[in-house]
Amino acid sequence: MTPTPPDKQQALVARLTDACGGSYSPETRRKFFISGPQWAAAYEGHAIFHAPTRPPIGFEQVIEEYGKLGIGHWTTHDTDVIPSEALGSAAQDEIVARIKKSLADNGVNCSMVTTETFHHAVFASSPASESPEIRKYAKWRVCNTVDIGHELGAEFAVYWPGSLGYQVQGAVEETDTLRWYAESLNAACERDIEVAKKRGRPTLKHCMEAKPFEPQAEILLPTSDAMLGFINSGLLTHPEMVGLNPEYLHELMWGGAPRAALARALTAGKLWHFDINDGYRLKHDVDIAVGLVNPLDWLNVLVLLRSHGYKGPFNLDYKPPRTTSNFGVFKVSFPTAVDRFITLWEMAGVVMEDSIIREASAALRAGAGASGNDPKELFEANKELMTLHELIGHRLVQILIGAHRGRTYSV
Ligand code: GLT
Ligand code: MN
Ligand code: MN
Repeated sequence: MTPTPPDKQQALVARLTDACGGSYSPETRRKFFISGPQWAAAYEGHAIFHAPTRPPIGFEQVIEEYGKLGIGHWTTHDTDVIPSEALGSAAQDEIVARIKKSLADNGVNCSMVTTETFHHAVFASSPASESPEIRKYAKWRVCNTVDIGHELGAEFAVYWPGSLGYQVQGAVEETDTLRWYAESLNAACERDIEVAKKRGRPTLKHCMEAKPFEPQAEILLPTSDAMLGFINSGLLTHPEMVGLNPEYLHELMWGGAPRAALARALTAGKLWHFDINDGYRLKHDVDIAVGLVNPLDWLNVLVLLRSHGYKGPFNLDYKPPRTTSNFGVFKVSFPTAVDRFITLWEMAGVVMEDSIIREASAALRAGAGASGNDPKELFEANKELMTLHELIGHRLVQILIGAHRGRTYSV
């Protein structure tokens, strides 16, 4: 192939993307409760060892592009859009008014707000620092986000506790830290009750998000399960207002099975919000777009969620790769992520209707009709039925790769 000069590269990317075909219309995409984070689209490709590869973009552009793509919901941290120094000031009101206009102009709604209590130096020792004035500031920040959320019409607030943990052992007293962290959630819930009442709106759903490491070596609430324990610990004044925002990759990072973590959240009635992405087990928070690493597992996750009536929010919390340009972020990265998600969602429907899987599952559940308490006899009675486990696995892969529709074999 001949070299492609810079002025021809976007056209090539666009032509090959369109040639992939099969993209859904913005109207179809809007039927799903899919949200696009401000921070995902505006991510410049930087990290500890990485310089940015993309220039900054603001909320006007992100919201406009989401609107065009059919991503109908937008999510943000307070400081993604409001500089720390401007929080709580008239400048905040002015920015929030501009956000409202952008959302209205592009037919996008703000579904979730979250407080950045991890990036700024003030949170080096977490929002539950020993220092009472830092904790007071953290409480003020989460309450301010509740105000912003109500003003923007959000339904959800998310909390990722960042540095709630330690690098150096013994410096942090875990029970105090957890109690102090609970105090900031309690402050947010109490503020929410007050503001919701004043505005005649429902209170927000406050959702905790766990990540097992990064930025700290030891994290006090490393998993969704730890957070379920925390919600029920007695430290929260309004546990009924607090649920979970599991992230697919964050469960893989500790070696867990995301589907099992989601099942535990569902059983507890706390699966309220879900950050969707992909990545590798026991590695960093690489935030790869949904379905690029573990499509079979994703198919199974969506079968679970569909069977339990969970319909979203699905928050696209991934990072377009450093190799993707700002043009590529909206031409390739977001539309392909959304469309893979919708395809997997549709495939989950196919799995649920598949006559082979249905019959096999029903047969497994009906058992062999044996009786008695002799384990050998019970095993013998069910032995041939249990082969269906592997057949179900095979059928799922067939559906994933389209082979269930039949294929031509060359020999
Ligand atoms: C941070 C984290 C994400 C969370 C964000 C919500 S912050 O980027 O890695 O997974 O969802 O605050
Ligand atoms: Mn996340
Ligand atoms: Mn992540």
